[in-house]
Amino acid sequence: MKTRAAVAWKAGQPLTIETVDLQGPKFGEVLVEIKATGICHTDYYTLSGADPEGIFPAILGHEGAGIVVDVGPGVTSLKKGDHVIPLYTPECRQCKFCLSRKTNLCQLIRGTQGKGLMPDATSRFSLNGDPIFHYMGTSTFSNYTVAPEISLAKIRDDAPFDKVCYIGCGVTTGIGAVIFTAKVEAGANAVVFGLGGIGLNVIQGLKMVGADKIIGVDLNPEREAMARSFGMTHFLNPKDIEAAGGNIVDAIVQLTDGGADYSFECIGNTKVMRQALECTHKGWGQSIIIGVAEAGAEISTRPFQLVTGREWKGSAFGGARGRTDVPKIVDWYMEGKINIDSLITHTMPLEDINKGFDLMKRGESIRGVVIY
Ligand code: NAD
Ligand code: AHE
Ligand code: ZN
Repeated sequence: MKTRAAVAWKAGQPLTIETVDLQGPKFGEVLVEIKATGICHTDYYTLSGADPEGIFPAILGHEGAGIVVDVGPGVTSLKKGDHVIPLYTPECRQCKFCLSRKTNLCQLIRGTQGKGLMPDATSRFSLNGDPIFHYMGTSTFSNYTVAPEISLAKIRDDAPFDKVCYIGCGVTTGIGAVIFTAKVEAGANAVVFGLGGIGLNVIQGLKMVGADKIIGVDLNPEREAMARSFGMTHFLNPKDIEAAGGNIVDAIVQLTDGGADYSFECIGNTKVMRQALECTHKGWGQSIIIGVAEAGAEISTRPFQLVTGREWKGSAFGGARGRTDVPKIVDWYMEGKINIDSLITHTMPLEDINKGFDLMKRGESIRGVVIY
């Protein structure tokens, strides 16, 4: 079939809207009509050329929601008409990683997914006979996409696609990092570095679990009002602190009587990652890295920081097991337990997707959502 899609031809170049060819689903695969997709900073990261796994030409996008149109042979858990959210972290429930119960990082198809291919090592997308690569197993910047069955979470039929698409990455990543990765307890003090599409969801998760001080850190003063409405109790702008001759780590240590119990880095900046570790409390502080840093970047700290009880952790997709946890998070939204609507600051047709990237780069949007 033919489908409209935004194609990334080259690193650093705007996407172009094309009518591309899409082959039907093969064994274990599903054809999905994408109804809406968010634009995440990670799409920009890959488009910028900083992602070592970035391959071109590709159809980016990993924060979508849609309807099953057709299923390939061997598919048993989904049928035509089911509403789904594509998962860049699949859940096969069979591999060593899934069976360990210690991680959400299913590895069954990670190799081919990272090469922009379906599990049989071929692409379903092409233009004029030349293949176009998939992205993160999802390629939601295409009106129709093919994804493996294990990369799709079935969700309830009454959930609005233009809102719950955000659960495909940002919402789950932020809330999940709090409840699944850090397992923050009520009364804890926490710091969130970066109050964008991910950080604001971390704040929302901290409020849900009953954290005490919820300190937000951002260079953009415009982020304060929204973060306060989601439960942030204190806002720190590193620029103001430095202008007054201070530093962000000391400011947090003072504010939290010795350091935060938990910190979350939601930017992808290795200098900030160090600050996020070092502002946590001696003996038990945990710092969770969520931000994705560019190829070749490394983190550093004095080992003494770890010797004295601080822990550095990472979190991908919030530690969520997609097929199990995503439908529950959709329920939370439908029951009014979490707020998604206020974070979707802009919507646009596919034709305007580059404007969505520009808004994000300029710090003007929290989430831009493309509605097909
Ligand atoms: P975003 O652009 O919406 O937000 C980033 C925020 O950080 C902005 O508010 C910006 O003003 C702020 N910021 C930038 N530099 C700063 C600094 N030095 N100090 C303080 N604040 C600073 O991005 P997003 O969509 O929220 O994504 C954040 C990061 O999380 C990205 O690196 C993205 O790739 C990553 N991410 C990771 C996962 C995961 O599973 N680990 C999932 C989604 C996104
Ligand atoms: N391709 C990058 C890795 C990027 C990365 O860390 N991705 C996160 C999700 S970001 C979503 O917005 C992730 O899930 N990582 C685990 C994994 O298996 O990719 C690189 O640096 O190579
Ligand atoms: Zn993302």
